[in-house]
Amino acid sequence: MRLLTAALAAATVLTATAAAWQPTDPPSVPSVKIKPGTSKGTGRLTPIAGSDRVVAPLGVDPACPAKIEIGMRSDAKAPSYANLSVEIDQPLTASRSMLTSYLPPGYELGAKLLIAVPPTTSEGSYALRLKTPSQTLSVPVQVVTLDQLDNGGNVALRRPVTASSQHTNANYPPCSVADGDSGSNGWAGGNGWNDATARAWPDTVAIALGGPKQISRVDLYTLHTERYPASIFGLRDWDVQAGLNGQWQTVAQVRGNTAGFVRSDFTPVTADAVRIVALASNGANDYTRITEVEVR
Ligand SMILES: [Ca+2]
Repeated sequence: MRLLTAALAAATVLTATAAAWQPTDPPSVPSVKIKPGTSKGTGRLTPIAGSDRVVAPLGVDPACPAKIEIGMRSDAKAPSYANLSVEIDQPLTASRSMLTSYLPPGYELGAKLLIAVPPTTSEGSYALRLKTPSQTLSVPVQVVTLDQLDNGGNVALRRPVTASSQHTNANYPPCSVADGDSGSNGWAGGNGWNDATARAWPDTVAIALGGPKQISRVDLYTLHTERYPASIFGLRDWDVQAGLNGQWQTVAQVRGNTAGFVRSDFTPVTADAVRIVALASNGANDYTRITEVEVR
C-alpha cells in the first residue's frame, strides 16, 4: 500500500507540473503519464497502442512528425519497475527506444511517440514493435506520399505551412495547424501554432494546397480548453484569404469570436493556398494561437 501511495504521489507531481504550465511556457518533458487502468488479471505487462496503425506521410515538416500514443498496462500481482522497448523498421526512427517506470498493478503508463520519416524512405508498410518481457505488439506504419494520403476532404492536411513568425519555443511550430489534430489538449506538445509577436498585429499563417483546388469552406480551431478558454486565450478577429498564383483575396471575415471552433463558408473559388490573417485575440489580446486549419 505504501508503494501504491508513492506512485500516486508521483502521478500527482506530474499533474502539478502540468497545472503550473502557461500557454507560452515550455512543456514538461518527457510527457509520460501514469493513470489507473483496467487490469485483466493476466499477471503480465501488456504493451498498448493508441491506434491500430500509423500513417506517416513523406515530405512533411520534421517539426510535425507522425505520432502515436504508446504505453503499457501492468496486470502483475505486485508493483514493479516496468520496461517497454520500442523498435521500428529502418529507415524510420522513433523518438524513444525505451519506456520505463515504476508501475503498480492495474495502472497504465502512457507516452507520445514521434516517428520520423527520412525524405528518401520508400513508400510502403513498416512495423513499429512495442515489447514487454511477456508480449510484443506490432503496429503497422504506412509511409505514403501526400497525394496518396487519405485527407477526408481536407485539402490542407499535412500540406506545407508558413507563418509570419514562430515562437522561440519549438513546441509551437506553424506546421502544427495542418497536422490533422485539431484538439487543444496537445497544445504545449506540438499541436498548435503560437506566434512570436505579442500584442502586434496582424499575424499570418498560410497553407499551400499542392496545386489549384476548388474550395468553399475553412474551419479554424483556436486554443480552447477548460483551463484556457477561447474567450480569453483564443483568436477573436481574422480574415480568411484564398490565394492563387500569389494573389490573395479575402473570402470570409470573422469578428468577435469567443469559441474554440469557427466554420467559414464562402462562394467557391479556385485556390492553391489559404491564408489566415489574424487581427486580434481575446482577453490579454497578446498572441495568435491556432491548433488547426481545415480547408474544403
Ligand atoms: Ca494541430
